[in-house]
This record gives sequence, C-alpha cells and structure tokens, in this order.
Amino acid sequence: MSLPPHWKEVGGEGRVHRVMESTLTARDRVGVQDFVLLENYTSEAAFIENLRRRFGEKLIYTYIGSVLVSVNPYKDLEIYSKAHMERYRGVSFYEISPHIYAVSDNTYRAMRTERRDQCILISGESGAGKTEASKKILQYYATTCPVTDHMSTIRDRLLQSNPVLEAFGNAKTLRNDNSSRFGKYMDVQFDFRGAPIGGHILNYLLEKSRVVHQNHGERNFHIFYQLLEGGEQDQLSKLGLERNAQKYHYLVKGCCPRVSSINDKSDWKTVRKALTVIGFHEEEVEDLLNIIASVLHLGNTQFGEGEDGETQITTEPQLTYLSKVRTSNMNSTSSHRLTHSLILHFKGPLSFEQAVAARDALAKAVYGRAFTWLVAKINQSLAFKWIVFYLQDEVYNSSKGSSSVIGLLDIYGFEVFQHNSFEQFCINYCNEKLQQLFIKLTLKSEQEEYEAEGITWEPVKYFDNKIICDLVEEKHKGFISILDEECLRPGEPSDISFLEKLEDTLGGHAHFVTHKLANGKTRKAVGREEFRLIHYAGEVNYTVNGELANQSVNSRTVICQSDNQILSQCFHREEVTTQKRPETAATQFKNSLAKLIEILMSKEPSYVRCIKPNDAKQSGRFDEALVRHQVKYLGLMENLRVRRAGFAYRRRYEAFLQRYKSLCPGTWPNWQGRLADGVATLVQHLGYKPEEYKLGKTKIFIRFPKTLFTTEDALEARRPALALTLQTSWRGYR
Ligand code: AD9
Ligand code: MG
Repeated sequence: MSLPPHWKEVGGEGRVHRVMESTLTARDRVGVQDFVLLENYTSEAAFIENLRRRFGEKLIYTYIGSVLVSVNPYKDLEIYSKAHMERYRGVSFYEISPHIYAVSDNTYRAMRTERRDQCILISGESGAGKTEASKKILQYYATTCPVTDHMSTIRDRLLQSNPVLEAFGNAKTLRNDNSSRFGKYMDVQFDFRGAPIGGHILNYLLEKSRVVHQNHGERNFHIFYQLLEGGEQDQLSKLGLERNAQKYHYLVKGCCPRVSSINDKSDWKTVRKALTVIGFHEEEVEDLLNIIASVLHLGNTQFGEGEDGETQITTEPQLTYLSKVRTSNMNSTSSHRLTHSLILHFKGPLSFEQAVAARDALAKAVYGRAFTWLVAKINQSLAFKWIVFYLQDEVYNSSKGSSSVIGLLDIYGFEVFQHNSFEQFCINYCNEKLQQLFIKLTLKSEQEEYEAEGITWEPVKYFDNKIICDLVEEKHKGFISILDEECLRPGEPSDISFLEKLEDTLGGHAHFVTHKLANGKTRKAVGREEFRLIHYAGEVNYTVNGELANQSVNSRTVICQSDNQILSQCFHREEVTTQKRPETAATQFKNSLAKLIEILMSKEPSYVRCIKPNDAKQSGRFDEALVRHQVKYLGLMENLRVRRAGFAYRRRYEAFLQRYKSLCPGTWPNWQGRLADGVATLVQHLGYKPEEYKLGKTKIFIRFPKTLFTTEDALEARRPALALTLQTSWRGYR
C-alpha cells in the first residue's frame, strides 16, 4: 500500500514504522553534520551510514571536528555561487552547515587574526575531488578577499596557473577524466590587509612514464591533444605536425584520442589565454610548443638496421624536424643541436630495444624538465615584488614583511593496484608522512586547547606510524638507504640482489614481509620479485622489477646544447660532464618530502578528506564497499577516535548561551553576568551531570553527543512557543 506523501517508512530488521515526515528529526534523515556527534563513534558502519544519508540528501560535506570530509557529487550542485560565498564569509565554523567555503573562510580568518601561516591539506584517492576542492578554495579567496587594481593581476595569475598546469600535468585516466599526474603544493601570499599578493608552487613526482605509454582507455597529457585540436593550421605546419592525434605513436597507445567530457579545442584557447595572463612571452610559448612537438616527433622516430649492422634512425622527417627544434632565431650553426644530441645518444652498438628505450627516456626527460621549467616560470610571475608596490603605493612598503601565507596541498592519496611499482611506493610513503604529521598535529592542537582552557588532558592511545616512516627513510638501514647503496655498487645492480639486501636488513621488521617465511617455507601472497609493506592504511605488495632502472637520472640522455632556451635552461652541461653520481630518484623524493613536511609543520593545518562515491563517475551512486575502503585508507576512524577521546563537543560560551538561553528562565531573554556563570546556570537548570561536561576558560566541553541531542530536542520542542513569544513581543514593540 502506498503511503501519503508526507509519510515515510523508517526502521529495519523487519520492523517498519510509519511516521509523519515532519516528525522525523533532521538527524534521522540527514545524519549528523559532525561525526563526533555519532552515538556509536567507533562503528565504521555507523560512520558510513551517516555519510550515505547525507550524500542521499546532496549534503556532500561533513565534519570530523574541524576536518572536512567531502564526497564527490559528480554533478554541479548549486552551492558554489557568490551568494554562497557571502553566506560563509566571517561566519564561525560551527554556526553554519559544513562547506569547503567554511574551511576556506576559517583558515583565512585564523591567518588574519592570529597572524599565523596556514595550510589546507587535501587528500583522497584519484577522482575523489581534491583538485576541484583546491580550485574552490582559490575561487573563494579570489572572490571574497580585498583587491586593488595592481593586485588583480596577481589574483588573475593565481587563477590562470590552474588551466596551464592542468594542461601539462593532467590527463584522462580510467579513474578520472582530468587526473592530476603530479602532486602540488601552492602557497598563496596575502598582505597585511588580507589581499592576495603572490604565490609559489612546488610540484612533486610528475608521472613521466605517461609521455611514452598509456594504458588502454587512458590518454597522454592534455596539452598534446589541445595543441593538435586547437592550434592554428600554420602553427601546426611550422611545428611539422598534423592535426590528427592518431598519427602520433605516443598518443595512440590508450586508443582514446577523444573524451566526451573534454573539449580540447576550447581548452586550448583557455590555455593560450592563460599563458598570456601569466606573462609568458611569445617566444617562450613558441619554445614550449616546440618541445611538445619534439616529443611527438621523437615518438614517431623509428629504428632499423644500417649497412654496418648497427641500429639507425630510419625516419628522415622526424630527424629533419628535430634538427630544427628551435625555430625562432634559428641559424645554421645551431640547427643540428637536438639531432646531434639524439644521434650522439644513439652512438654505439645499441640493440633495437635499447634504442627504443633510449628514445623514450629522452622524450620523458625532455617533457619532465619542460614541466619543471613551466612551474618555475609560473612562480616567477607569481612572485611578489615589493619594489613595484613601493613605487606605486607607499603603504605597501610600510607593511613589508607582514605578509602571511595559506598553503594548499593537493596530493595523491594512498594507492593500491594489482601491481604496485616505485611510483606507488613513493605515493604511499608520502601518505605515511602526511598521516604522521596529521596525528601529531591533531593531538598537539587537542592537547593545547585543553591546556589553554585549563582542562586536564587525558592521553589518547593511537597507532604511531613513525615505525613505518623509519623503515623507509632511516639512515643506513632504511629502505631508501639500501636502495642508494645498491645503485652505487660497482657493476650492474640487479633487482633480485636488491631484494636480498632488503631481506637481510629488514627481515623480521613488523611492517616488512617477503615471500620467505621464518620456518623456511614460502608465503604465497607475496611474489618472488615482491616485498610487502604493512602501511597504516593496509598491506601493499610492491614489485622490485625495474626498481633500480627507475633510479637512474638519465644524465647522459640530455640535450645540454640545445638552442631552445627552455631546454638549455633545463639541462645543464655539468650533468653530462660531472663524474659525481646523481642522487637516486628515491633520495630526491625523500628530500623533497622532508622539505614539504618542514613547510607544513611551520603552518597551522586544516584538512579536507575527499571521498569518491563510485568508480563509474556517476552522480547519486554510493558504493558502500568503495567508500569503506577509502574511510580506512584516509584513516578517518582513527581521526574520529582522537577527536572523540575527550569530549564530543565544545563551544564558546557566548555561542552556547545564545543558542540555548531560552531553555532556562534564569538566562532568558538576556544573561547579564559573566558568560561562564550564565552557562553554569543554564546547564544546572538542564540537569547536566558533572561527568557529562566541563567548563573551561572560554568554552563548555560536552563529553557525550546524547547530552547535546537532549538539549537540542528540548530547543526543538520549545520552538513553537518561542516563535509565539517573539511574535507577540515584536507586535508589541511595533
Ligand atoms: V586525481 O588524484 O587528480 O586523479 P582528484 O583531483 O581527487 O583526482 P578531481 O578534483 O579532478 O579529482 O575530481 C574529479 C571529477 O569529479 C571532476 O572533474 C568533477 O567532474 C567531479 N567533481 C569533483 N568534485 C566536485 C564537486 N565538488 N562538485 C561537482 C565534482 N563535481
Ligand atoms: Mg587532481
């Protein structure tokens, strides 16, 4: 039998209650907006159910204390308008429903009032919405922060850096049509008036392998397709390119030249415009496009056997083009540089496979370096130049040194595939470090708040993942040290000897496992070329196959003599001539990560944890198993446990009194005395037991959600009477 529209079936396990929709409390329908208010806060099922309910109501944001959990809606919700931004501007975090703008605003205000640098750490798996979140934060600042004319240039450049970096660093993958294939940390610098005045970007671990290979259903970096689709015909001719992406070896491997959600042609226009806004000169753009074209030509370079039996380049058009890689200011003496380095590189008896591998290594190196150059160039244009402002406005000079920073970290989440390589190892190691930072800082800020409020701190038990970080990075006996040592050893290092060395040094460690069992038997779940790390988020098998090859920095494949200014800035002559062995990729990554952690440690952090609701990129679909997996990998239950260890809820006295004063004759309509006394009067009247709450210096701390809910219900019940009172008094006033 169908129910009237205002009735709803609720319940479960065979029990069905029919209740009027209006009597369902908001909590039943939309869940709690802060997970700390969950009755059963240790239950993963309750956590996921809360997410699911809210997602069903298009409420994609929920807090864990001050951490924002966001579920990708996979459709444009009407919650990002200018009016929405205004609603969140200057409003306290808890007074309004959870939103990315609340985090943005809160962070901004903390920076302004406490004069402390801030950072927002956004994490989550591929397609969970990290980049969209970071763009929304940037939009919020661009729209709501004060700007003057000369600052609007910086603001525009900050915004325009996104399409450019996405063109060169993002690609269509199976999991995300616009997947960032690099990690990004961006500092936005504000002046003493709170206006954006500069920025700086750090990039991590660009997935260079994509330049030469893409899995089925995936694409190379967007820029290649954008140039071919959107570039002017004479521009393409100059670059020796045809419009058809199918013609290029490096663009056809994924069999996916077009993506329905992407318009390469219009994206090209956006990127070209953005490059101009950022301040790229025409010559620089030309050099950049030459590099893009050379990569495509490199990909089409074929090899065959020469008369003397040596491997030779057989594709003349590619050679011709590559020899002209710098078109502007080209002269006859410089025109052979790139060909020259290419041919130099292929000198010697190379097998066909070696020649192909060397060609691909060259293409990856060229693209990777060009990307680094691009970031450096954007940084130059975002760099704040005091002198300009001094000349234009003396006020700025007097504020010199008083700028503050908000950092945005959009970095890959924990990754586990069927085959996990060095790339996943780096990504997961990065996540271990961030998790450690997170736990440390969350506990620290909890403890500091308790101490500031004069409330006894009760130590919280938690899993400290330092043990795993040490396993990776400890001097002499950590994973990276062993890898370095193996790479430095004379002779050809082998993956298997590396694995043996790992076993010798790390065997017996609680978080390191190979196929060998202590009793001499074999563990089937770990392959012979694999090792397993037991991460805080779960177990991952990594293959060492190719591990050592990944470490070489390919210094001999460089084009240090190119006349293309970008290339010659990217590849230094010393790299070829130096005898010093370059750092391994693992050590480079470890060092850049250490620097990142140092940067983050110097700032006050806020967190956005992004969740992907389904693998089909569909709106309205909530796949519980997939979400459960992410809740685990994001460490959200651990997060909640730490946050709930003491008190579920805390609120400043004035906010608490303002909300509930109508429930006590002693505090209604206005409390005249000290705020703390008012709250004490109120909670006594409400019958709070001593073990249920504590009064700090400026805040009330409530231990259990139930206490708060009872108070909320009392408020709900009093609302009609209250409305009447207010109406009467208002009428009387009129
Ligand atoms: V990856 O690690 O770079 O592969 P992200 O960055 O986590 O990944 P991204 O922000 O690119 O994911 O989001 C993926 C897609 O989800 C976007 O292209 C949007 O189509 C969609 N998305 C994400 N967040 C939102 C949102 N708040 N509202 C609407 C969204 N759509
Ligand atoms: Mg992204």
